[in-house]
Amino acid sequence: MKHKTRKISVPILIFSVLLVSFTANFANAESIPEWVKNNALWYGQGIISETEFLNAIKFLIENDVIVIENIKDKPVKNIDATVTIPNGNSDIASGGFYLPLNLEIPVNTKVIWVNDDLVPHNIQSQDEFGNVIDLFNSPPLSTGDKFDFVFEESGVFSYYCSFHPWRVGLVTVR
Ligand SMILES: [Cu+2]
Repeated sequence: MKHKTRKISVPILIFSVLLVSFTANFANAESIPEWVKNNALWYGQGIISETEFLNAIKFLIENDVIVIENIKDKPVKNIDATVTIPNGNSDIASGGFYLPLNLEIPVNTKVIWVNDDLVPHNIQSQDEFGNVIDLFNSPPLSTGDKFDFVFEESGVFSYYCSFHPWRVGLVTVR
C-alpha cells in the first residue's frame, strides 16, 4: 500500500508542473485535447501507464501547447578582434594610425595586434596618466609578428608604442 501512495504523488507533481506551464502559456490553455486531459486523469487514477501519460505530454510539447524555452543556450563565443599596426605607423608625420584607433569589443574578446609596418613596434598598456602598466605588454614585434591579449573586464584601455610614443591607441571593452 505504501508503494501505491508513492506512485500517486508522482502524477500529482507532474500535473502541477503542467498546470503551471498551462498558466504561463495561457493563450494555449484552450488547446489541450480532451484525450490528453483524460490521460492525465487516468494516470492519476492508475488506469494508464506512465509511458502512455508521457506520450500525451510529448504530444503537447511537439504541438507547442507546452512551450519550453531553451534556457540552456550556450553563450555566444566572442570573435577575435584585430588591431593592425599599418605601414608608416613609425612616421610621426604620416597618418599611419592603429586600425582601428579605438577598438570596441565585448568582454572576453581576444585582441590580436599585427605589425604590418616595415619596422618593429611594441604594445605597452598605459594608465590614465600615460604611465606604462603591467597589463598587456608585448615584446618588440617585427614585421608580420602578432601579439594578443584577452580583455576580461570592461573599461577603456589605452596603449602606446615605446619606440614611437606619439602612437597611442584605445581598446574600449563593454
Ligand atoms: Cu612603434
